[in-house]
Amino acid sequence: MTIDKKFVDQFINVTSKAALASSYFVGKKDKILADKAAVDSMRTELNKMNIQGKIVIGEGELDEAPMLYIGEKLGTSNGPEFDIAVDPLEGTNFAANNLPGALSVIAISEKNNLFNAPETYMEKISTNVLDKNVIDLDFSIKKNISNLSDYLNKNPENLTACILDRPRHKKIIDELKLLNVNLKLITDGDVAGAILVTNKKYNVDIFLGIGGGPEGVLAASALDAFNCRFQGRFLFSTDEDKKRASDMGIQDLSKKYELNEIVSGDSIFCATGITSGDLVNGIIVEGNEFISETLVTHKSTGIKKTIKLKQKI
Ligand code: VTB
Repeated sequence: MTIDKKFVDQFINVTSKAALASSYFVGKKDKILADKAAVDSMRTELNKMNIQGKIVIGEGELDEAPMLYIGEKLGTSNGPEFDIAVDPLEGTNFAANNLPGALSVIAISEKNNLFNAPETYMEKISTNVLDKNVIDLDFSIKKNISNLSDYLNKNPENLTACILDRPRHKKIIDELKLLNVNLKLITDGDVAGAILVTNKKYNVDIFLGIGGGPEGVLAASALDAFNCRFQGRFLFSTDEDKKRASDMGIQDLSKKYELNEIVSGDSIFCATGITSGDLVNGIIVEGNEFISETLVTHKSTGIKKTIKLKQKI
């Protein structure tokens, strides 16, 4: 079974509308309002679709989030059963402060094919190299870089690594500097960060480091369509995190997940720009019309492109 291509445009519409809704709050220094606008819009648009959707990654558990909570059923109930992962506003700081890179993101798979990721951190790696012997979360930074350098036939000083700029990454960053690898330090937004390995134009050879687990699943679905490598390992720090994970059915808490264990079968991924960033441009409002740019992938049809749309508001 595959996901009918007709849904591609419908999901582009969902993230475009959510991006527009959030765009009115760009630069207003209010992360919560910017997020809420995207959440409300995304939920309204998903509910109009002829699907039986279930949120597997959303705004949190039912007790924390009234909308787009994990387990929420969306759609008119007429149509195929989908797992849906959403990040209506990825990069709340970017939107609140009018900085580049705020996105509205969704990933869809057929039922039971998208990993139900807990709200914890995840150690991640992505590259454009599929060979599993080259890069691994368990290899040292030195080994990963030397393997990648050999494989791509590029000296480390011609390699670029993308990583969230956080104190927790000091050791990795120091090692990368010692190895003469160029750094692309991002202040937020590691869904986009992980996807930058998909195309030479972004000039990123490897993405690594610790970010949100849900963001890892979203990035993996796009990376799958681009035939890129992704590995992730959840990090559970508190007992509560560990209990929640085992309640969710995760037995081995230190398991390293390969991409196809996170997303399998057919999938659609859409990321629409709210503010302009590396991947896509942000929303432009012109009178009663708006222009949106969406990076869209559909695994089974091989669609992977940026769609620019001009629509009535
Ligand atoms: C991560 C990352 C996200 O927020 O969740 C980050 O995956 C929060 O990390 O892309 P810290 O706890 O270190 O601040 C984002 O950057 C944006 O939602």
